Amino acid sequence: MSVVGGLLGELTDVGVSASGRGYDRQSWTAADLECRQWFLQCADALDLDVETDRNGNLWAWWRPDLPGTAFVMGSHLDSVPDGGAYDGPLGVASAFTAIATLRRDDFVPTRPMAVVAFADEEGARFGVACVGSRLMVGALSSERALGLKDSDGGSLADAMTRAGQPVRHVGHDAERVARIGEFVELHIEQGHLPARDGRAGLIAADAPVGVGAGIWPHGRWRVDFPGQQNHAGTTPLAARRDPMIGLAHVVLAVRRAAQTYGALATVGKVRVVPGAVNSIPGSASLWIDARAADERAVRRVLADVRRVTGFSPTEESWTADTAFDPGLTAAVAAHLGDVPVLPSGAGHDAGVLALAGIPTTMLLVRNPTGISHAPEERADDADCEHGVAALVATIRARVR
Ligand code: HGY
Ligand code: MN
Ligand code: MN
Repeated sequence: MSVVGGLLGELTDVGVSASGRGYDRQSWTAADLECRQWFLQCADALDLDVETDRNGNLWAWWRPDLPGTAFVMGSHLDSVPDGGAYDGPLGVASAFTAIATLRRDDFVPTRPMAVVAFADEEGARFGVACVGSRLMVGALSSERALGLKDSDGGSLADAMTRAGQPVRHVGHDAERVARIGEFVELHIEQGHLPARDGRAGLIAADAPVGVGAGIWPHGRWRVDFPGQQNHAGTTPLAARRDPMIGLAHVVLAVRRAAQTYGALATVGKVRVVPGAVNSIPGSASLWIDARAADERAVRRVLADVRRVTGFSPTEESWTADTAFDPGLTAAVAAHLGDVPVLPSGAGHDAGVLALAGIPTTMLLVRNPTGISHAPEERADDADCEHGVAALVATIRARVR
């Protein structure tokens, strides 16, 4: 059963971004809600029991009545602004397609199975990554989550409420976590990081599918720059308090520190108020994303930025160095014929569940260019089919 031509293809026109080439499906926006509707339709077509949990995560259950803990698969549906078509939805569409394939072949599960779409994985709108899964495992307080604001000053609580998602019970869902026996997230490969055998990603390994070893430590920080708003054409340079000078200094310090410590650090989002070409800004803010194979390198980048610029970034999101369950990872790789096992520089809900002690691993589908978080993100249809086949093989080996 084709996943790209089938279920994933059904999202082709949902939430197309302003560029017309990518997708803008930020959490709890109309586009995200359309994707959530698609999830319900996929589940309905497979006669799965659907539920939305207290944190807005979507679940589609196959034989929830069976004894034992569940085999759970899935990913997320929200995107970054102008993101690609595969990051998130490929994992959800592949999970539904795997169930459809198993159903067609008269497979009978021996324990509960579920497809999950975690809410707000990208954190593109409210700033914190993996909100739905972090709330579920208790790694993010409901107070902090509900108070998160988007760039218009709207809160996550308002956005969820407006979307019809009650927020009064948002928070740790220990009972649900206890029901998860293992979680396998299928995801498009992002970048070409070296596999354990040193080959850089699935292209170098000449493999359509790999297994995730873990996730690099990474975090997000914010820096605010105060200024004095004034006229661009009438204020002498000496009389200015221009926040853009400090902002520019931090941007350059971030790149220099990343080079120094072999980290990946990015300033991808800035906010300048009022943002008029002929006004000296009254204030400005920037956000830093920093990652590395080693947490010390990440911490050194931030320490250098503080030392060199005198500005102190405020940490908004942190993901510790994450190793997926070694036994599950090795077993899945073995089921698939010893495919490459490789780390991920990208964060995932799988990382949140792994850090919460849930046996977790990932299936990564080859990305020819490695490009992601951009309209150019793509995976070959044949490789997506290999991904579904790998998920089916994993289920057959793990749920019998
Ligand atoms: O930012 C990340 O690494 C992921 O795509 N959320
Ligand atoms: Mn992403
Ligand atoms: Mn993702």
